[in-house]
Order: sequence, then structure tokens, then C-alpha cells
Amino acid sequence: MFTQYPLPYTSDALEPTIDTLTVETHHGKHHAAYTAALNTLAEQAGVADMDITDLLANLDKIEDPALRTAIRNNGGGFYNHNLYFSTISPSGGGQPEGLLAEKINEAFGSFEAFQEKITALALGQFGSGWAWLSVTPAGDLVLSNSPNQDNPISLGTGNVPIFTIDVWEHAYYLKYKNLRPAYVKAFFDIVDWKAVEENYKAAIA
Ligand code: MN3
Repeated sequence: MFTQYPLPYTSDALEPTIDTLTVETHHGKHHAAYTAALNTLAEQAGVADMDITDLLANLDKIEDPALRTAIRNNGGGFYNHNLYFSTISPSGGGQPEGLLAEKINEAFGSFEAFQEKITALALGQFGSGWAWLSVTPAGDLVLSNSPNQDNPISLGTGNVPIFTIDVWEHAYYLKYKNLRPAYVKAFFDIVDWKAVEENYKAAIA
């Protein structure tokens, strides 16, 4: 049984960065639908007891190609949104501190340089997809993007995602319409860097 991350904030709490209706639809409809579909599909495939990261890292073990694709898409949708909603917060924004700040400076030169690079990946993702900050097995930070509901785990990189930007239109269209750059710029006002740092520490533990 895969459980959707419950929002620890109300659906209007991310205003004005993310409008109330977008949060309600995104978490209450899109993310809920991916979770429900994953649970049904995982039962069918006999993988309902697996950890989601193990499942996404071992999709090739699901023999039926249609079931494999459906679990890749809905399992990705489940996992990606759990990460997304747990690394934003009404009290977010600003810059990382401590260990995460050190690692970001080491990998990208500065927070501003990191922000520019991940923004370029978010804007450069053609169509629906995601931009990622991940941790390699050696503990280094890397950036990437991916289409659809793919992520660094389902793509077999061996890296652990710790932060993501959803650039599907459903994440921003009601407020920002076609202006993805305005959404990505504003998104940094709600990033919960403490949560991202916890993810970093868990990834290297
Ligand atoms: Mn989404």
C-alpha cells in the first residue's frame, strides 16, 4: 500500500506563489490519482509490498510491458509528487544553510549558480517533466531533467533525488498560464531548504 504524502499546510498556505486551486487540484486530484492507480497496478503486478524506490529501480523485473509502463508512469507520479510537496512550505524560501549550502557551493560554485543551472533545466525540459537535484552514490550533488513522470531512479542513474521542480502545466497553468519562467522564478520563494537538507543527509547515511 502506497500512501500519498499528506500536506502539513492548508491549500491556501502557498499563496501567492502557488494559488489555492492549483494546490487543491494538484495534490487532491493529480497526485491522488497517481497514488490510487499505483496501488491498483502494484496489486496486479504483485509488487504492492515493495518500497517505492526499490520498485522504480527494478521496473525491468515486471514482465508485462503494459503493466511495466503503467507502473513507471503512476509510480513516478506518486514518488515525484511526494518529494515535490514535502520540499515546499509556506515558511520556505531564502537559501540553504549548513551542510547543504556547503555541498551546493562545492558542486556549483554558489547558490546563485545552482539556481541558474536548475532553472535552465526546468525551462529546457520540452513538454511535461521535472528538474532534479540528486545525490550520487559518492555523495556528490548533480542536476538533471526528465520527461513525463520519469525520475533519476526509474531512469537507472543510481542517484537519489532530494529536490525537484514540477514543470507539468498542471503545476502552474491556472496562475502563470504559459509563463513557465515566472513560475520557476517564484517557486524558489517556497522551497523548504531544511527539508532538502534532511533528504541530503538521509541519502548519504
Ligand atoms: Mn504534478
